[in-house]
Amino acid sequence: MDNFNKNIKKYIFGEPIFTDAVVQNIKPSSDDIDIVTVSDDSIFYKMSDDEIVYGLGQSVRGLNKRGFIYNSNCSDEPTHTEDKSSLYGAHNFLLVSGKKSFGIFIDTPSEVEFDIGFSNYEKLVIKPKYVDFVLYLITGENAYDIVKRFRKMIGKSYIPPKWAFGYGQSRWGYKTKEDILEVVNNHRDNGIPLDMVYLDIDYMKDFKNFTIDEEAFPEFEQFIKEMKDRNIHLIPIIDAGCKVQKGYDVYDEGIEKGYFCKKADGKEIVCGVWPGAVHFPDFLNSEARDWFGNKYKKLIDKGIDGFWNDMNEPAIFYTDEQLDYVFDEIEKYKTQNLDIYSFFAFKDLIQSLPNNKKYYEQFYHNYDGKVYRHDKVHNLYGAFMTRAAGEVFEKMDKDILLFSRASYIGAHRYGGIWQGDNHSWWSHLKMNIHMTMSLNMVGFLFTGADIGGFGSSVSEDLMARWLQFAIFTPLMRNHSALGNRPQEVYQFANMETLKNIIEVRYRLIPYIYDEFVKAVCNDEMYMRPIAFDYPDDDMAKKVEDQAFVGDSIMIAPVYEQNAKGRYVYFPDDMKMLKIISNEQIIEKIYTKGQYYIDIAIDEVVIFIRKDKKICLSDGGKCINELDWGGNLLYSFY
Ligand code: MIG
Repeated sequence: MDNFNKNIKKYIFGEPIFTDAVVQNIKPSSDDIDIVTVSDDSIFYKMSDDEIVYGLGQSVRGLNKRGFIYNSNCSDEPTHTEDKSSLYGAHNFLLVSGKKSFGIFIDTPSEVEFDIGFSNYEKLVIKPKYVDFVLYLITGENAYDIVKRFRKMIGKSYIPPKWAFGYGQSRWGYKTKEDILEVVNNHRDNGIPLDMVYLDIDYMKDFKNFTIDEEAFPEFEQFIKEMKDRNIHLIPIIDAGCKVQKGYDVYDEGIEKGYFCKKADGKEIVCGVWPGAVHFPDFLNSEARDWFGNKYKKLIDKGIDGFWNDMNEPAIFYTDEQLDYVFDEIEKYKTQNLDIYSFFAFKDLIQSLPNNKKYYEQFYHNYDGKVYRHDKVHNLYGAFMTRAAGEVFEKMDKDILLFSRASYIGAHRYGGIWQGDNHSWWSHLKMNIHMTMSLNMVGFLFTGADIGGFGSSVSEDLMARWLQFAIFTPLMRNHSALGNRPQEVYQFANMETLKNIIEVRYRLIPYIYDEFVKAVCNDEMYMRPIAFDYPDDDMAKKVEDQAFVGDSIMIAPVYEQNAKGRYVYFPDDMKMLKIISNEQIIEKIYTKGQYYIDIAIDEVVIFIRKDKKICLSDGGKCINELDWGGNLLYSFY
C-alpha cells in the first residue's frame, strides 16, 4: 500500500503501557490533531446525521454502533442482552463512515468508554479510564480501505490448521470417554461430517490444567490415537486459573518461581474458580508466559493438537477475602426481620461474589520488571494467555488449533476467538452475523459462535437456520451448556436436513479455506458488510444482515422464526445457487435491486457475484477425505 504512514497519525498521551497490538513501526506525528478533539480526559467527535460508526469487534447490537454506550472491559458476561456494555473482548477500533471516513484506535490496556451518540445522538465521546494511551487516526479512500490499513498496522491474523475448518461438536457435559465415543459414533453412523470433538472441563483431574482424569478417560493417549485414526481431533479446554494444591506441578513451580499474580502484601491472590481455590498465572511476565505456554506440550506430546482457552478475562467466582466477608456479614442477618431493605442487602451480599470489579484492584502484575495493578492492564490478560500458547506453538513444526474467550487486538496474531456464552435465541443468531463482521475488522478472522446457542434449549428450526449461516464462519462449532436440550444434530427429528446443511459446508471448504488465507495475507475481511465493496451505493449502506464472504459469494441468512425466506438487496447482478441437496441445485440470475427470496428450512442459498466464480467440491465426511479439487465450477460472467 502506498503512503502507508501518511494515512496513519499517531499521538501519545501520558505514559502508555505496551500492548503488543501494533506491529508497524509508526513515528508519532508532529502535526496538530485534526478530525477529532482531544481534551483532558476524553476524545470528541461531532457526528453528522448520515454517518455510520462501525467497529468495537465483540460487542452487542448491530453493525452500526451508534446510539449506545460501550465499555471496553473484558468481562465474563454470560447473558448477551442488548443492555450489556462489555463482553469478553476489548477491541478499541472505530470506523466512522460518511462523506469523509476515518478510523480511530485507542491503544490502552485498561477500560475505555465509548459513548457513541447514546447521551447525545450527535456526539461521539471516548473516555479512557487512565489518560495513558496511544491514539491512532487512520484515513483512506473509503471505509474498507481504512480497515485494510488498520489491519496492516496490527499484523497478520492467525491461520489455524486446515482440519480446523471442519465441523466440531462440543458440550459442557461430556464427562467420559464413552460420552465422546457416543458422539463420534452417532456422527459417523449417520454420515454427518465431523472433524473435532471438544473436551470441556470434565476431562481434567479435579479441574487441574494439563492433567487428565484417568478414571473418566483411561488410556488417554491410546484414545487420542484411536480418534485420529477415525479422523477426529480432540480439543481440550484450558482455564486461566490453576488449582492451589501442593504436589501439582503447575502450582509448585508457579509458587517457586513467583509466576502467579500477587497482592500488595506479596502473597499470591487466592480466587475461586472450578477447582475451588486457584492462582492466576501472570501472563504479562514473559518468563511466566513461556513457562505456561510450554505446559501445553504435556498434552501435545500425548497427541493433542488443538486447545480452547477459557475464563481468561479473568473470570473470578470469589476471592478468599470476599468470601470471608460475606460469611461474616450474612451471620448478622440471621436474627433480623428481613424487610425490603435488609432483604435486598442480604441478597446483594451473595451477588457481590462473582466477578466483582474490585477484585481487579487487588492484585498485581510483573510486566517485565514493572509492577502494574491488574485494572491498569486488565484487557491484556486473556490476550496474553493466548500469546503464551501461541508463542510456543509458533516454534513448533506442527500446526496447532488455538482460540480463546477473552481477547485484545494483537491476540488475533496468535489465535482465534469464539463468541462466548450466547443463548438459543433468534436475536443471537442475528448478533452472530454482526459480530463476525465486526471482529473481521479488528483482525479476528478465525471466529464463530456456539451454534444453536450455549444457554437455553434450541428449537430445530433455529438449529437449521443457525447452521445455514455458520457454514460460512471459519470456526464452526456446535456447543451448549449443561442441562439444556441435547443439541447434537442427530438428536433432532429432522436430522437429514441438518446433516445436508453441514455437507454443504464441506463442499464449500476449498473455497472457504482459500478465501480465508487470502484475506489474512492481504489484510482483507473474510466476511464483511456489503457496503464495504460498494461505498457509493446508499442502499448497500443500510444493509446490516447480508455479507460478502471472500471474493465471490454474498450471503443473506434467515434469522427469524417461521420466515419462509427474506428480502435480499443485490448491489449488482448476481446468480443465486439454491442448494437443496447434493443432487439438486437451482440457479437463477437476479439483476441489481431488491427481491423477496424464498429460502426453505432445508435449503442453503448463496449468491455468486458478477464476474466471479466458485467451485463446489464433492465434499466428504472429514477434511482428510475431502475432495479439494472441486469438479463443479459455478461462474457468473
Ligand atoms: O462459566 O467450561 O464460555 O463455553 O462450556 C462456565 C464450562 C465456564 C464458559 C465457557 C463455556 C464452557 C464453560 N465455561
